[in-house]
Amino acid sequence: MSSDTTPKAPLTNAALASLPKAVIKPCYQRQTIKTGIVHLGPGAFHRAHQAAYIDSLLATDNRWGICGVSLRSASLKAALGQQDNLYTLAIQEREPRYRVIGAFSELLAAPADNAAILARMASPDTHLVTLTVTEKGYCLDGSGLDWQHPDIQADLADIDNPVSAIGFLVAALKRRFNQGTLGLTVLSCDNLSDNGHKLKSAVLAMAQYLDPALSQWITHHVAFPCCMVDAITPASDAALKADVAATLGVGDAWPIKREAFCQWVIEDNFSGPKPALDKVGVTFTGNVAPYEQAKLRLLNGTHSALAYLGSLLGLETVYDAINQPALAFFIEALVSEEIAPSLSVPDALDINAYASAIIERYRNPYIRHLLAQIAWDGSQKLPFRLLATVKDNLKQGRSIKRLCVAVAAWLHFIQRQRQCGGKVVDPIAPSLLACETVADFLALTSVFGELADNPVFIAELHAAYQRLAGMTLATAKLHL
Ligand code: CS2
Repeated sequence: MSSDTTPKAPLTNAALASLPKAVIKPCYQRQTIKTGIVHLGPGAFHRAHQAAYIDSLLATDNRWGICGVSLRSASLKAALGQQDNLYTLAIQEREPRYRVIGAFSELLAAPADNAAILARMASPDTHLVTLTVTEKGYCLDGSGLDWQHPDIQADLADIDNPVSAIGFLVAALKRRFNQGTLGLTVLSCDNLSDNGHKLKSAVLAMAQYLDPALSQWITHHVAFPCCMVDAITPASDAALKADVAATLGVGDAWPIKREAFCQWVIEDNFSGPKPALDKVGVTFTGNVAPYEQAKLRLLNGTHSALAYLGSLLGLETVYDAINQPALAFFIEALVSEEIAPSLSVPDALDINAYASAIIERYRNPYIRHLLAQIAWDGSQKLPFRLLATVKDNLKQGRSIKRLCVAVAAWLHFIQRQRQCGGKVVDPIAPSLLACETVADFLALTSVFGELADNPVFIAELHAAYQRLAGMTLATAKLHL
């Protein structure tokens, strides 16, 4: 890494020609790109994953430029605005690779750009709206749209000036309905099981409340495919910025990093033109559910388990955690004894190989993925990642012991944060921090639902909670 701190000229279209040869650059005329996709939530994951696939697609089809829409902050628009919306993707492996992504044809930010955002979403050239707004961005409660959510209430009162992602979709679809613009695909790219169906129900619920005719129209003209996304993408940091500046010789205000592995499986259910993403490594399939279930439970489930157990042990990264023999042993047993048996595996997927490959990805020494980042939003993540598996195992009479250890680690993590005045990043943080006992946690119905009444789960969770008390690195093997 360079110690040269001289400010560099920014990464721009004009600078592309003079970048080092090894840097991969857009191999298409950026000026000729049309905007065919609106993406809500252009955070690190989107920029490392979907935008990279689209960047490859643009080489042969210029209809699919992305209009990135930040719903909560104008900082991305400001940062990339200085650099023609270009940014660097650093692939962190033994031989790092650097790629400049040119897929953003436009960046907008709510609320200042609301009129332009809705116009873009309603444009006949826009065929695909995609989302990475995280679990909480869907404003769901256990049974569907959370009508009490302040953003949803604001949208119901004034849908033409929306706040939530669901509100933006309904407002844009209302315009398409009124102007007779047909065919749109709305693709959720977040780690929710059944993401397309959940998004569709939330959109239809709001539309139905506002105008049943709109909801009818959406049912017939808009597709909401499910999809599975996967690429480990740690948050950007100062070291990455310095590394990119030293390698490219230009300044990038917001580079992104990820591992080399990248996967996207999309349900083949589009309305209107469909980008030929299968030409650039995406899998289209009739049924995403088994892929999504395997990924959510095996990768995200073990990620969350490592995040809470590793944090309790004072570890910092996924790499540090998986290199502790006690944790590695625990994760392998969790996978083989309790998660893998719960999966309905697609024929094409060798589950043992898939699970081992995930653990190998955690062992990548070139990626610093902070456990604290994964620990965010546990109340939103655990129901999909661990508790759904608990429910299935209970139904089938399988063990839930290790799953309960992972859940109990979350409870200890919250309590430790409370005791040391640490931060809990979670939309229900105040309720979490108010919990003093396992029973208090179980009363959080948006997290535990009917599991709170299951005697086997209650007993196992209490036992796991007690077992984890006082665990240290030296004693971890005994506690786990
Ligand atoms: C992680 C995911 O932060 C988290 O909660 O589990 O972001 C994970 O890295 C991705 O889903 C991998 O595809």
